[in-house]
Amino acid sequence: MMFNRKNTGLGGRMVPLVTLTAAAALALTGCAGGGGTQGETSAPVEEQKITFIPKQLNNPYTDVVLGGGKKGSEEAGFASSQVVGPLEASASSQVSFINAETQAGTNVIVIAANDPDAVCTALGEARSAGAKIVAFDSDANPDCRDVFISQVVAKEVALIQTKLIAEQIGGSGEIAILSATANATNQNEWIKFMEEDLNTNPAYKDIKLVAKVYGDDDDTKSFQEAQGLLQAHPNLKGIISPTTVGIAATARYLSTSAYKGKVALTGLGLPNEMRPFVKDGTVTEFALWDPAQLGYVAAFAGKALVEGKITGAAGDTFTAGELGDRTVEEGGLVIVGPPTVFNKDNIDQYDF
Ligand code: RAM
Repeated sequence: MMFNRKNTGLGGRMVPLVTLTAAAALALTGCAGGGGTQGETSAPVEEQKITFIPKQLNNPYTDVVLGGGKKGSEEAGFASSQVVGPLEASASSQVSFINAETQAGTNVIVIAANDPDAVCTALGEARSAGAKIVAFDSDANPDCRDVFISQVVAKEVALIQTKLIAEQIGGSGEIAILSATANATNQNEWIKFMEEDLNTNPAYKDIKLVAKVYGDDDDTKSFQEAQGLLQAHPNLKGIISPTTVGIAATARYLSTSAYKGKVALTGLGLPNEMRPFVKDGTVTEFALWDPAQLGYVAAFAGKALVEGKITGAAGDTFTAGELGDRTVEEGGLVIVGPPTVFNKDNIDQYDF
C-alpha cells in the first residue's frame, strides 16, 4: 500500500481533484440528504460531489492529507471532488467556504475545524440542505457533523509526546508547549491529556510545564514564538510542539541557535520536513501518523454516508478501500491508525 506524499498543486483557493464524470451530478444537488435526517439517503456515489475544507491551504501537512483525500474520492467513485479553504487557520475563516458549498449543493463536506463551534451554524445549514458532514483531523462540535475521522486515539498521541519529552530531558526540568491556534480542537484535546499526564504520572513529578504558546500554524509566528520561549525561560529544557508547522519552525530556530542539541524538541512532525533536523542533531525523536490515510478514510466515510450505509451511529461499519473495514465508535468517532515514532534509524523509510 502506498500513501506517499502527493502534491495536490494547491495554487489557489479551489482545486478540482476529480473531473466531473456525471453531468447528472448537478441535477441531483440538494436532494441527497433528506433535510439532514440521517440514514435516509441512498443516492449512488457516482452522482455525488465531495468537497474537502482543511484548516488552511498553505500547510504541507494539509497537502499530504488532501493527496489521500483525492485518491480516496477517486476510488470511492465520487462524481467530483474538490478542495476549498482559507489561507489562515483562524476560527471563523471556514464559514464562507461552507456557505458556498451549501449554495453549490455539495453532497459531502469533509472539514478539519479550526474552531469546533464557529463552523456549527454553517454546517447545520449545509445539513439542512442535504449534505453529509465528515469532520476529520480536528473535530467540529459533534452536534454539527455526522462522523469524525480521527487519525489516532487522542490520549495515545498525547502520552507519546509526554513520554518522548521526558526521555529527552532526562526526567526533570522546565518544558513548554508550542501549539497551533488557540481554538484548534485537536491540539487542545492532546494538550489536555498531556497536562493531565504531567500532573498525575509520578514519573513526571520533576517536570514543570512553564508555558503554552500558539504559533497559529503560521511558520513565521511559530518561529518567533520559539525564540520568545527561550528568551523568557532561560532554564527551558524541552519543547513539545503538537503541530507539524510548529515543530518544523521550532527545529529551524533551534538548529542555528546556541540551544541546538541542548534544548530538546519533540511533538508531531512530517518526516520529510523533519529529516534534516534529525540528521543534524537538533531533534532525536518525534511522532506522527500517515496523514494521507486520514483523507483516504474520510472519503470512504463520505461514500458510506451518502449511500445510506452508515449514519454515524456507534457500531456502524464501512470499508475504507485498501485500508479495510472501519467501525464507528461512540460519539461518531472513526480511528484511522496508530501513530509512528520517527528517529534517525527509521526516518528514511518514510516519504511524506
Ligand atoms: C498541523 C495541523 C493539523 C495537525 C498536525 C499534526 O499541520 O495543526 O491539524 O493534525 O499539525
